[in-house]
Amino acid sequence: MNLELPELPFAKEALEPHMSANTLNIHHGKHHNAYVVKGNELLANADISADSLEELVKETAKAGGALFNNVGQHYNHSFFWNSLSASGGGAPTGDIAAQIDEAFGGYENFKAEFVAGGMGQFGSGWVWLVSDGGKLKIAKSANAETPLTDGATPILVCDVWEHAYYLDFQNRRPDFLGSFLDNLVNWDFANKNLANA
Ligand code: MN3
Repeated sequence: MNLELPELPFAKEALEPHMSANTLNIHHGKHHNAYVVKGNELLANADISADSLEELVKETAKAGGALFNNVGQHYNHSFFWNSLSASGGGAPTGDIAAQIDEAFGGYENFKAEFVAGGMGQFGSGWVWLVSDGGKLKIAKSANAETPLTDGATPILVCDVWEHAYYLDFQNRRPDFLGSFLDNLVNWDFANKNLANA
């Protein structure tokens, strides 16, 4: 199985001013692309077969190391691009809205927990909304790790590596996380993942 850099599901300028084309050029074109190139180099010499990217993530996680780091980062970034939308942000709609109310006691509580999760991830990593045992939860992961390998179903993710926000927000990670929820989060993608959870 070969990794392939996906096209962004929006124009590079479409998320401005919340996420700049410059950030996307570097984040997608350089960082994500580097994980794809390195991952394919390592996969060429690995004896691993998988029918889907999700299965490949789980298989490479067993051995860990550079192969998992590159495959995991490819999965996480691909999921992140789909978690963004030019017409996104704000309170959720559809089934996810009811489940967020049930799990967190309202959208404002969810928002506070999601931002706190992203702030609580020391160093590089990710903050997720996952479905685990039929219930929505906030999860965080370090480096290339993903809740997929813990048996949870990812619903949404925000990248909290500094390369995700430094050009637009410098050191202000909480502002980036707030802006992700207020302006960019793709609830249609969340509802689609929830339906398959
Ligand atoms: Mn990143």
